Amino acid sequence: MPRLVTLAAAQLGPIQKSEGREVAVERMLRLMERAHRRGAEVVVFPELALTTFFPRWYEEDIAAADHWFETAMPSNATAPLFEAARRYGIGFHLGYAEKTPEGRRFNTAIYVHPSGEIVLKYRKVHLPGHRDFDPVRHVQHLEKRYFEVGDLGFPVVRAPLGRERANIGLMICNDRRWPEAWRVMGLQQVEVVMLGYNTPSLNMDNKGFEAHHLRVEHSHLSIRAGCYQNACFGVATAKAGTEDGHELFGHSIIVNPQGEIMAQATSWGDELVTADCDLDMCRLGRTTIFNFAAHRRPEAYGRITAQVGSEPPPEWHPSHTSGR
Ligand code: CDT
Repeated sequence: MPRLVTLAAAQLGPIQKSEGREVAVERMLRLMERAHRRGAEVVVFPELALTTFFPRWYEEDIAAADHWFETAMPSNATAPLFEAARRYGIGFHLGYAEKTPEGRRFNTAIYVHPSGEIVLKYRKVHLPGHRDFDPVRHVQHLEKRYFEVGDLGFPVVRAPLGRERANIGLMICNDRRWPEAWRVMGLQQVEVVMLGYNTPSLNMDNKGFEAHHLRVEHSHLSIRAGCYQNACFGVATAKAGTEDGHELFGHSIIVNPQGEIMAQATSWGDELVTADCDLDMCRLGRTTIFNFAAHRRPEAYGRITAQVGSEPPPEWHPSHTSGR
């Protein structure tokens, strides 16, 4: 008997700086209704789904950015999403900026059960960008200014997913480029990774040439490799289109444990793509080529956790000179 779940990536088009949460939530409700009509059981929304990608805007005083953050979940503005989950019997993933009662700020994602209960929370670990205003950059990327590094690790939980139970894990945007994030979840037998992203179409670092067409390729490459090497499904949902004059590349995908793209968004606006996923597909990789218990060699991987930056290797020199 296949363990079938219909998963949906609910891509959002741009959200402008001037638009309030109600605008985004209204659009998300329409996507949830569409998901329900199409028989989807889980909907994955993007990273920081309620607002524009505000880390592109510099604030001297960090507290001046607090209006982008949620201090409660659900909040008044997001409660309709939780109600829609109950109404349609759909679980959903949401990315948002979190400010805790202690005043800590995180880039956060949650998975919500159709009952409206939060099943799993994750706080982004790999924060890209920089902390201070960078005059060299065309556009700022201030995640290191506005967020602390996530303090929850990469948790995986076994919970209801559609009519099945599944091992569910969350990561956020830049995390998808780091094999360590995938492997920590693979080691917890993750079956479905949900992730949202906001990725500019252009490299704003201004430190060298990067061909535009490779930007999407690198995103897909990372997600496909992560799914294949850890024998899991991935639902990767983008914010897309031109937000406050800055283009985000979209191309949301659903990937199977063979690393194949099952569904892909093709527009730069609000778009729902779905895939019927047999969770038992995770078994093949997990019991053969990526049977971790049989084949992993942690004694050879010490550097992975002992070291942060790379180090140059030792120099090799010939032991005998030719006399020339
Ligand atoms: N939001 C986020 O993490 N974005 C980064 C942009 C980096 S530019 C290559 C990402 O990894 O997509």
